[in-house]
Amino acid sequence: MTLIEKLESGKRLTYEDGVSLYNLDLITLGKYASKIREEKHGRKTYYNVNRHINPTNICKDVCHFCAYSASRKNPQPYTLKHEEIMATVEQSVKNGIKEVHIVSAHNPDTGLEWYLEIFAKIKEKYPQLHVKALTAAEIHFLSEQYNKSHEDIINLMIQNGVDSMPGGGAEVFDEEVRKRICGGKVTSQQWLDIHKLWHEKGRQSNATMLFGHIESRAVRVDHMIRLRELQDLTGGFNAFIPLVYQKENNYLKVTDFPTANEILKTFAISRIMLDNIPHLKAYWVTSTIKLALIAQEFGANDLDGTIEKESINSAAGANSANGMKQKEFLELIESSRFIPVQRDSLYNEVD
Ligand code: V47
Repeated sequence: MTLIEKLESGKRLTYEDGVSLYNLDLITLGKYASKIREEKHGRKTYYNVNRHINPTNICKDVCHFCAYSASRKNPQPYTLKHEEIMATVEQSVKNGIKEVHIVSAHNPDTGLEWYLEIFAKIKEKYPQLHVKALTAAEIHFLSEQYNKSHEDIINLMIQNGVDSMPGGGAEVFDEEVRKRICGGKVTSQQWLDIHKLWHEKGRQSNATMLFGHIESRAVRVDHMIRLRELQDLTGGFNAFIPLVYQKENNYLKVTDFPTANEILKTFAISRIMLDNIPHLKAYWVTSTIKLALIAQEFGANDLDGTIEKESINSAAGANSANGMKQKEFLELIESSRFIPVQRDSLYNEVD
């Protein structure tokens, strides 16, 4: 069977097929990715009204792509007090958020309680608010720092009111590239095992892939295949989020930004390869909003959220520090001839 015959029949593609997809032209890839998107979601594009909070930028790990960590090019270390975080959440709840997304650097000085008790405080005051928090990288850091198993940390997250896990910290799974961009933090297998454990508790999470730096196309496809294999076992991933690498203020020394063609091909190939992950998110922060809107024609059915404040990617050059207004989201999605649908964190539609 040729690659096109496999695409026509909807047959699951192998790793080799996935790498060969990059040799097809963008419009052909868009046709097949759009077909899958239409079957799964029609013309609907999801977004949510959320707030990102990054409580500390002090990090014991060294990731070469990161411009956010205070121990490197960002000279302003901070650690928020719980009262400060609660004041932010209170204001954002007044603004109508449905989700708070809390991710930190790996700060060895705060104590485990500082990381966990804030979730319980938020849940107690706002039981209806969805708490998406702690990447697998943070879970691994906390388990090592406080001599606990991954499962111990996961149980503590659940006890303290975390509802779902974000997809950060995955970067790329290929061990050689990983060693060069973020050696020393959670390994690929540990990242996958932590999400597996979380799914086995009946919980859901997302998965990211950081691309457009020193990795090859084959490395991206390998990343997708490892996620697809885990998803076959657990079914716990809601969304796949290809994050476009931002090149400012870090130590990776990549001068080229991936072309729009390469970014859109990667979205389309993700949609085709990850047949078992329901949603493909074009995170407007790293793709730019213009390309995220075009990505709707290449398989993406979710643009993430309003965010309000963004620190990690804007530190590396993304134009996202102040988030996006809901009205703007609606108008942009509508004007690109898709149907905007507000969702909650687990993809239930919100009136
Ligand atoms: O894990 C860091 C990435 C991630 C850079 O789960 C960079 O719904 C690009 O994971 N260029 C954090 N990316 C963001 C994240 C996320 C965002 C939105 C939604 C969800 C979700 C997850 O940002 C990090 C890292 O992979 N990152 N530095 C950079 N220079």
